[in-house]
Amino acid sequence: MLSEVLFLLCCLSCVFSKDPDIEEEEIAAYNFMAILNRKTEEMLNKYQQTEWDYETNLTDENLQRKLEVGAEMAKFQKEAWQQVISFDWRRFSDYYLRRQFFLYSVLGDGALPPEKYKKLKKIIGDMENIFSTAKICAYNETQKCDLALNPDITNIMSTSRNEEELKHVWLAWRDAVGPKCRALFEEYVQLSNEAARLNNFTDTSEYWLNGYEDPHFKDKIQNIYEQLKPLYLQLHAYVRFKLRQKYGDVVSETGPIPAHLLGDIMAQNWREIADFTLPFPNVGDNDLTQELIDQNYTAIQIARTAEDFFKSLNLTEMPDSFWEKSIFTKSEDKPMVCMASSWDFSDGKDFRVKLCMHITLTDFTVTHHEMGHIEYYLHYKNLPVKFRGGANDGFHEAVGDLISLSVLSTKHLRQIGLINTDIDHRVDMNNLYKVGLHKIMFLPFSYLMELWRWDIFSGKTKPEDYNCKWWELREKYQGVESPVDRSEEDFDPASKYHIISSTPYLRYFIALILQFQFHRTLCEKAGQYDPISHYSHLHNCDIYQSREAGNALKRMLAMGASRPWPDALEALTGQREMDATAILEYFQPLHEWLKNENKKNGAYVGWESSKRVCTRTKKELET
Ligand code: X8Z
Ligand code: ZN
Repeated sequence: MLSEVLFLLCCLSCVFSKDPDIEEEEIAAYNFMAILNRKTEEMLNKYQQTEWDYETNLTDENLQRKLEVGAEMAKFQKEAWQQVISFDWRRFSDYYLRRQFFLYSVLGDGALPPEKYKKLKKIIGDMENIFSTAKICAYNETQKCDLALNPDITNIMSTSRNEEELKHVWLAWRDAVGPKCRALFEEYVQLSNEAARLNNFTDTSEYWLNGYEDPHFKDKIQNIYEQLKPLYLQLHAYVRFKLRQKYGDVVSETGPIPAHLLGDIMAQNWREIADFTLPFPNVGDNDLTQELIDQNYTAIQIARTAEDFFKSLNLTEMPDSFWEKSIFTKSEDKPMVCMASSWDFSDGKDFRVKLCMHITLTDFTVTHHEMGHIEYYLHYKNLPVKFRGGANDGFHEAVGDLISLSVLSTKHLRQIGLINTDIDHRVDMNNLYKVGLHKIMFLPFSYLMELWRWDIFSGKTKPEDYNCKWWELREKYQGVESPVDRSEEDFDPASKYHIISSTPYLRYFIALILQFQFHRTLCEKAGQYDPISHYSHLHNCDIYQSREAGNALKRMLAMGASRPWPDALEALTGQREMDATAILEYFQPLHEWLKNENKKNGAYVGWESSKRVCTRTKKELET
């Protein structure tokens, strides 16, 4: 609907342009844009097919094909860009036409000379291959050396409570990926910066931030981070206290927490250690993964459950081809990229997810996350191609997570039979604590991922300091430390997919804040939240079946990237700024509980410096 309106506006205002000097050019530009958009869709579709082929079957042949088509696409984009900037588009009267020109006017990596472009893409492809095919040996079983990140390593990190085993797996994964990626990564930084400079940015970090259309964006992010820090510190203190009870002196009373004990290979989501750290142990049915298994959920059923939620909000059902072409579980015979992703093939028809799903609560949540991306694609599929994106990339990441906030409320879990106990405030608190382990603990991680890269791209952090800088930030922001000393012969950031695949990460921080803002608005529309009395608390709200809430969300999704993101935020929430008050309000009961509990336990809040060292060479560690 919005797309038709946009086209019409575009058309009419071109024809009735007010400025006679520009009128003729604007009409020509309108026709030019229509043709360019069609060709762009075709080119993107062709390229995305080759990307899909490579990521679902990591062969040299598929990489070659992807690089070839990528080069063809870059050539096409460069030629189009040259034509785009030859128009005096800033003077056009039609807002949407101007905005399309504006979005086309930044060329991106295609600005590199063809050989360098290919090299950049090859380096990233090679790192993805190293990451996705890396295998490690099992603890104390030197013969069993076929453990992959998904599912083996992920499983061990979340379920093993053997400190030595966790340490072994944590280290082996980093040894398997880091050193092999280091030189490639250094070259990637050079080439990526070169591309950014050809686009008139100072470096890649400035290029990445450009999408937010706000020169003060970094400061605003820092400000939000500061507002949430007190809550993070309380949760961190509580967890460390519990970990000491479990693992003893491996965890110090006042230092950073060893990163291998937090249930996740990156220590970015601590939900998996909920079982032995719960505020109220043995109250309620807490193992939701076990519930899913006991109830014989399959991967497809999980996806259907997610779809059902979206449909209940009057959002769009998944097209048949989605079910036919998506990959839900890991292929047995082909090496593939297992990192979950969603795909828009730019033809208005073909939308897919690629998942290596296992029957766990994490993958249940990831499936909702990915389907949120598909909903966005479906709602803006008829807009001009440059408007087919989130209002900013954080909006795109927030949609599925927003749905999970309702899905994982005790109210909804009871409704779908994953919680079977009676209503009890302790069950609620346990549940809120688990959401906190997921969401609040992710906050500094998502921030430092980009703090690290910003300084690398700007040259502030030199290659000889890459790894030690990483650990400096991990300690400063997350209060975690490596379980062993590190050196610059290691390259631990490469153990994270988004680093080696060149995927910006600030989007997840933004999404974390936005999803609670969206949630608060939609809960109000669903009649489950009264902003004056705060009577029904945000964490108990479930927007399931609320068409009111769904229709409001639909309107925002259908705007795509057609306007700067504050307009989209305002359309939904009435606010034009990102704002931490919703997430703080959501967790307020947990925050209060933690402050009391930490006081009662005498738990130290904050952390002193780590005793771990990070040196240039491994040899220095021995001396
Ligand atoms: O990469 C993802 C999604 C795909 S866009 C599964 N996420 C980040 C991660 O796993 O590191 C979602 C949360 C953060
Ligand atoms: Zn995502």
